[in-house]
Order: sequence, then C-alpha cells, then structure tokens
Amino acid sequence: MLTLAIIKPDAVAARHTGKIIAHLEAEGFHIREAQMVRLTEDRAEAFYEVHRERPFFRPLVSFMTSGPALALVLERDEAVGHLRKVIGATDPAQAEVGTIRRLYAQSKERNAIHASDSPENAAREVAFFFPSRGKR
Ligand code: FUP
Repeated sequence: MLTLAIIKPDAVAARHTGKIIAHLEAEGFHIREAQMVRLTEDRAEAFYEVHRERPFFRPLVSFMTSGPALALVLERDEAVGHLRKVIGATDPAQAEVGTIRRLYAQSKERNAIHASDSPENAAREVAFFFPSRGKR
C-alpha cells in the first residue's frame, strides 16, 4: 500500500530531512518517489481545499509556500495507518514521545511533516504530486 508524506518547509529549513527519512526507513517504509517541491499559492490551496473555511487556512497556505518541501511516496503494509502513528498528533505537544512531530515539529502550525489520513486521500495526494502514478 502507498501513502504520501511531505517533509514541510520548517523541517527542510532546519535540515531535519535526512533524519526524518532515516526514521521512515527504520519504520519499514520504502521510498518509491521523492521530489523537492516549492508549492505555489494555488497548489497549496488546492492541496488543503478541505480546510478552506478553517481559520488556520491562510496561515497554513502561507507556511506551506514559504520554502521548499519534500514530497514522498512511501510503501509499506498498512502504510496509511502506520505513517499516521509514526508522525504523531498534529500538535507536537500532544504527540507521543518518539514520534516525528514530537522530535522535530516546532508547533501545531509548523509541524514538520504531512501524512495522508485515509486510503482515499492517499490516492488523491499521491496523484497530486506524482500524476504519472495515476489515481489508483
Ligand atoms: P494533520 O492531518 O495531523 O496534518 O492535521 P489536519 O488535517 O487537522 O490539519 C492540517 C494542517 O493544518 C496541520 F498539519 C497544520 C494545520 N493546522 C493548523 O495550523 N492549526 C490547527 O489548529 C489545525 C491544523
């Protein structure tokens, strides 16, 4: 099963990319695609469309367009659920010890990594960054 991760601009800027990739590989994920991306405002808005009406939408788009990020397609059994466990809660203060967000995130807004939250969203998000892989 595939899922999508994004190492976000805060973690790339802090040079945590290598440690986060090592953490993902140690958790059994295979990296199937990887691309440094600089999201435009339109692309970031489209990616987070589901959050458009939330108060944090504009700051989220601003943060996600603030610098380069690394889009990854990861493969493992139970990839979606396992990656969610490995990244931890949205707010690093709530995330379990040893999770990527607890280790590397600065705040709920600048939280180091994105992971698809359902198999349906994983298919959409993989196709969003890597259209040649198709939607399924
Ligand atoms: P998650 O799936 O854990 O990334 O969390 P959500 O889908 O709820 O939120 C997506 C992103 O919006 C988060 F990664 C960071 C941002 N966000 C905020 O900035 N403030 C909030 O209160 C909630 C989310």
